[in-house]
Amino acid sequence: MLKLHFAPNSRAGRIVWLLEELGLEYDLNRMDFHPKDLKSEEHRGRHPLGRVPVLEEGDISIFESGAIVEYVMARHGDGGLKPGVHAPEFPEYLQWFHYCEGMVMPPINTIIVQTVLMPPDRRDQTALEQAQRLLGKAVAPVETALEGREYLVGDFSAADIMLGHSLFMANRLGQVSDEMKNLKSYIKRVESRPAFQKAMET
Ligand SMILES: N[C@@H](CCC(=O)N[C@@H](CS)C(=O)NCC(=O)O)C(=O)O
Repeated sequence: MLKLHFAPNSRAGRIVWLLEELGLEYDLNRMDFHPKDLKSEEHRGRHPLGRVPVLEEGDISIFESGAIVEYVMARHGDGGLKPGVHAPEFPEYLQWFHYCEGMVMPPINTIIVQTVLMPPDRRDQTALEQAQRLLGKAVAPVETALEGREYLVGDFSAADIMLGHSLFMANRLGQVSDEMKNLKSYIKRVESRPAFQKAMET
């Protein structure tokens, strides 16, 4: 049985979303998004940095949301949520899948640190504004790519679970402007998926 170590309002939501899209059964260890749970000796035994998500299956334990998504699809996905390796969409699928953690999440991390996690007296306005500018630049090519498309590579895929989740976060942080009409309607489309809603309610 798959076991997901989870905390609300985190990247672990991507894995619930994926598991629900695939209709897989899983156990959930729902922790608080708080050092008492995430930095406990028990959880550091699963993730050296005390972060989520972590997925276990039998003797296997794996962290990094993108790696977990790929693992679940490869072992349990039955070829779904991903174009075949020789399909024309495959290279773009890989690109947007990895653009999430590579380009969009780094400025989001800084924005969260500088607006939520850091005590107010230690926040750095320059770092915050630089991250906001960087995030605006990082989402602009996605706005262009979504022109005339419902999802990133046409049909809904795991690239939407990765990048769609980070765009949802960017929007929630107020960093997707109303001029980005394709992104705004894409994020609404993502939010309307029952599996996404289930992940957000978990
Ligand atoms: N690149 C990692 C990032 C993992 C990560 O930073 N997770 C955050 C939640 S979104 C976390 O556990 N933060 C807790 C902390 O930093 O103490 C992934 O995609 O899994």
